[in-house]
Amino acid sequence: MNKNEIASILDEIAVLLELNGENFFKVRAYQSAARTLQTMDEELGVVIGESRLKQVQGIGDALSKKIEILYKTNELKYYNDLKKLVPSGLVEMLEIPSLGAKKIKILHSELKIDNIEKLEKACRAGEVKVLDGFGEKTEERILVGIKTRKAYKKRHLWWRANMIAKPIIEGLRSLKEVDIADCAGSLRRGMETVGDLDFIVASESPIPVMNWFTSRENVAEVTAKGETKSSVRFDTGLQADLRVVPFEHYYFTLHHFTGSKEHNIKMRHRALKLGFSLSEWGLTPEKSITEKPIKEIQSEKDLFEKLELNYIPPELREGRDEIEEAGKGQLPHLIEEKAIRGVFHNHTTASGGNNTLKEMTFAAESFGWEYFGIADHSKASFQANGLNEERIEKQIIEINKLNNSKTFKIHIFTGIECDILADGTLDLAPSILSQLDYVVVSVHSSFSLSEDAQTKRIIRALEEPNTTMLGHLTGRLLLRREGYRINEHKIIDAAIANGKIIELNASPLRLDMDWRLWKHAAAKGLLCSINPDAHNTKNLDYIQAGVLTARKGGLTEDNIFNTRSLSQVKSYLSNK
Ligand code: DGT
Ligand code: CA
Ligand code: CA
Ligand code: ZN
Repeated sequence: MNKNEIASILDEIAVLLELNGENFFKVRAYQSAARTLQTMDEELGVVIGESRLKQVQGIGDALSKKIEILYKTNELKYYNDLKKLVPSGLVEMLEIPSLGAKKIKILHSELKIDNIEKLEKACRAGEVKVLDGFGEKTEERILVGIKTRKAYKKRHLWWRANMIAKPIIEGLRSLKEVDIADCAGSLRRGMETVGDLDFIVASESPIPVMNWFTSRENVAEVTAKGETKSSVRFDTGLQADLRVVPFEHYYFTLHHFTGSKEHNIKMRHRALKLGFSLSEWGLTPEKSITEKPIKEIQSEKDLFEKLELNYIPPELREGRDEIEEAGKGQLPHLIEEKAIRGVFHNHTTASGGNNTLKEMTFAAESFGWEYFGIADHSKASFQANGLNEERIEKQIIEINKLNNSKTFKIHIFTGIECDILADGTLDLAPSILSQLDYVVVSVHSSFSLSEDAQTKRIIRALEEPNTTMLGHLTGRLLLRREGYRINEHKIIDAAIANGKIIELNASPLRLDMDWRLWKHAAAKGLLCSINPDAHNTKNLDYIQAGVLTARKGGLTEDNIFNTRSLSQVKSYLSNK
């Protein structure tokens, strides 16, 4: 790490210390060390090399050690531990201009506010202005700050963006002026996060369509309004463009704004090679002026056909190798949600979930699945009240009873999400794991191991005979937390070599393992399980995001474990 990077970590430590109620002098020591680093003329490496860092004015013994560690290893246990200690919502509150650590601490201790949502509620209820040192003006400024922050928050989870987009598409389609409407852009391509929404409409009378769009209840601001394009910002900060075009342009425009940019560039090249110019308006012959432009097409499929390509589903349009494959008729036949016959990795009230085993199973049955796997946490995940041996045995008995009594039509599999301990051994002994139908192994601790150690740790867990599949490969939380450092390729190879499955965790916050890795991994023989990681009955819907991400990864039904029938799964699990 260089001087500035280290300085910004020291500043962050100061903030965390302050939020954690540490004394003023300690906080200031970190701040002044950060300033010293930033203004230091000498090379940090030289100063460290000559062991002179602790002599620098403003950097003492303890701090110089921490700086050296950061310089050499790029990480610091003290910092990582501190981050875990302070609720992330408090740190997020610092992004509101009128709030510093001191005020946030008061809000936390007086009103138990630990995230921005609670803060907004408290301000609206007038609970903040009465606190010492706050007042009416401050409360107002906080509310404005929250609003602006929402507006400029850059990206949004696909799931949330889709929740906003869906009723708009339906609404647009129901307008009598609208011939046809869809959402384009990254949402349609099924990207894990979305920058903004792009709606495309075919209509001969754009004005009422624009009026409808800009007057939705959740529109916070109309940033542009015209006959061909309008833009709005919703109250969550998500922005959206709506483009209205005549029908003859519609599929060209839809294709163009679906993108991606890389896909579009390659498509334009292909068009040129075939003697056409492709744009958002249509396809025009390049050479002969006597030929009429091709305008009227009835679908995107027609557009691809004009370029001698098979239809490319939006999820694949990333400019990777989809155009070459479509030209050779070699596109994969992507998995569809109806091919899913059950799910593994679901939690119950036994370990941090909100619904009981029976409630979860009842909900799973309504999906029409043949089987349903329960995988509560294991004992090392004590924050989640993970199961010990005794509770696992009880749960097995409970599930066997439900299966035997045919309380449900769906078959319940007994599983566990077993913690991978820091050394790569499993949290539970083989004697108990072998009593379960399957075992998901996951990392929930020691996130800051080196890439090499973390990789070895996970591979060791994959080599355990009782392991069935690996949960959330990187542990990333989209837009919130980077994953732990690992060598994905080595882990994929180890999973294949040991005959283990890797899950595609379908939680919209995870979508882990990343779609970019699947195609190659599956070609090498990796089997995928799409797992909702449901903590309540509603979360089972996440299977939709999981299937979309699997499609984006180019996966087919054959690549997915949970498209297999109950009897196939039973025999797979009993042969392991
Ligand atoms: P986002 O909104 O950041 O999640 O990503 P997109 O893909 O939705 O990007 P956006 O909204 O900027 O534009 C939508 C599509 O429009 C994009 O995927 C491809 C097309 N497009 C936008 N700008 C360009 C460009 O400069 N060149 C080309 N070829 N296509 C573009
Ligand atoms: Ca977009
Ligand atoms: Ca856009
Ligand atoms: Zn987990």
